[in-house]
Amino acid sequence: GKRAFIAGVADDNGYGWAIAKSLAAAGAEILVGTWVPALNIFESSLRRGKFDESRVLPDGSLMDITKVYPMDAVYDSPEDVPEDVSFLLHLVLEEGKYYFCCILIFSFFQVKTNKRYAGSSNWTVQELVESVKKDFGSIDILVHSLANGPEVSKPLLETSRNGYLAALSASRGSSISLTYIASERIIPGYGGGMSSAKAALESDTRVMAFEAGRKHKVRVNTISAGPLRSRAAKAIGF
Ligand code: ZID
Repeated sequence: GKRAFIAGVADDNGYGWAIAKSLAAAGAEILVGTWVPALNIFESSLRRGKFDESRVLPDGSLMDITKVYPMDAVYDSPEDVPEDVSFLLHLVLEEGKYYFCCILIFSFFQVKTNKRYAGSSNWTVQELVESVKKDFGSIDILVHSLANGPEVSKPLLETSRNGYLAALSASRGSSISLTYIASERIIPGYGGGMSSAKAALESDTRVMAFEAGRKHKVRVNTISAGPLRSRAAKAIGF
């Protein structure tokens, strides 16, 4: 059978979950990547059987998720995180020795107590790739079903640089991903740079299909999704 990694599953309402089910029904082994801040609640809900009803496959069996990996798609490697620490280092250089001790203690405290990320490790993209390689050797199918547009409800005209870059950083991808027609047509309400992120995703899909196709015989596609009332879509208010 094939082994599939689906990035962007944190509940049973989104495209990632539905795609995982279809692949499981077709006989694939399922691995998922879950955004670190959502990991605990997803894993405990899974354990407590909260998703059992929606795990039922057409043959009556339950979809089995072999492993849930914590991930954050906006960080490539540990050097990229956490940014507040490099900001604090900058303060050290600016303000001199006096603050050095306080800042060291403070930054240690802050990293240790960042509740959303504490308790998980190896969740940057590069580390995740290494973990999957170590656990399973290889995968056959990669699904990118994640997006994060913090300012999606704001028109592009009013979107901040940070909001725009955040949307682009988390919402591009490869292999099989999900896009939206707002990349080429004006859809009022799809703001915050998400229309730009989807245009970049479609362009990257074409280039990646050419490059990865020639180099590794990997097919790269994106599917323009219809409306689904997922957690992400609720933020848009469609
Ligand atoms: P979802 O909330 O189930 O999935 C998004 C996932 O991304 C969540 O699990 C998040 O935890 C995760 N995530 C966010 N940031 C990060 C990060 N930094 N690292 C790792 N994970 C992260 O929502 P979904 O199923 O709607 O989204 C899946 C994909 O489908 C996304 O690429 C969407 O942009 C795309 N999509 C969804 C819809 C829709 O209706 N749900 C549409 C088009 C594309 C759409 O908006 N008419 C009106 C609207 C639409 C289509 C037609």
